Amino acid sequence: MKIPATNEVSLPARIEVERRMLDRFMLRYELALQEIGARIEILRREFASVHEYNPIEHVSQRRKTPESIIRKAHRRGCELSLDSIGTNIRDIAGIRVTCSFSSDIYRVASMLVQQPDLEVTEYKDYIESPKPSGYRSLHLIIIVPVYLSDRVDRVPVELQLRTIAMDFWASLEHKIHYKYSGDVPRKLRDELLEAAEDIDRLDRKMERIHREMRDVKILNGDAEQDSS
Ligand code: 0O2
Repeated sequence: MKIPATNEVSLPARIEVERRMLDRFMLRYELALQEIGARIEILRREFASVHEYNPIEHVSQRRKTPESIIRKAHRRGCELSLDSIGTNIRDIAGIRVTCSFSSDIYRVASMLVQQPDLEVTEYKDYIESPKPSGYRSLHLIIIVPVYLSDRVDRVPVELQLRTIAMDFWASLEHKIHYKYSGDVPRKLRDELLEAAEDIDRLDRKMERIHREMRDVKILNGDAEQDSS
């Protein structure tokens, strides 16, 4: 859409045009979230029905606010145009899937990655290699096709997958980070790192118990229902 030159239209009319352009820009991310959300829901329901087991505990999604997009664009030194933002900021749309066990994270990710019309452009495994803060999650940037009236728009969505325990840690750490405007005291940072390691141990223990239960089920002849 062409923006009329400043001398051709009044300021309110120009603001209105820009507002519509922003709405249209943001709409593609909302539609991409709807699309990927529907695919995750299909996987969740089908998996639960076939395997009598639900690997997905919770799904949430968010679009970055225009303020947060502008902050990130500034941080990245990215030009403040919709084209440049669309190219350089890949996590305007984000969907978070919380799973019961670490193995479920990789299972859900692989079920999505195998869908032929989804393209994975980034794969960051912060479970294998946690961030220095202790943060653990699997992050994927997935290009989602959005079928519009006259074209297919290919929209990036950041998919974050984590366990309930990782999510518990990340939400507390996020609050603390926000409260201290990023300048978290050393003692608290050390405690958070320690808690992240405790959580990792807990996740591994829960995974082991889960496997033992599965083995007991197989011994009891329930293997047909539960291949988890
Ligand atoms: P929000 O509110 O979740 O949207 P950058 O986004 O520039 O920091 P990059 O490389 O684009 O870096 O993305 P990265 O680091 O792979 O993932 C960024 C997102 O992961 C963050 O989004 C958080 O959601 C989450 N994340 C990453 N590191 C941490 C961490 O140490 N603690 C917590 N609690 N979350 C983390 P946003 O946009 O920062 O926030």
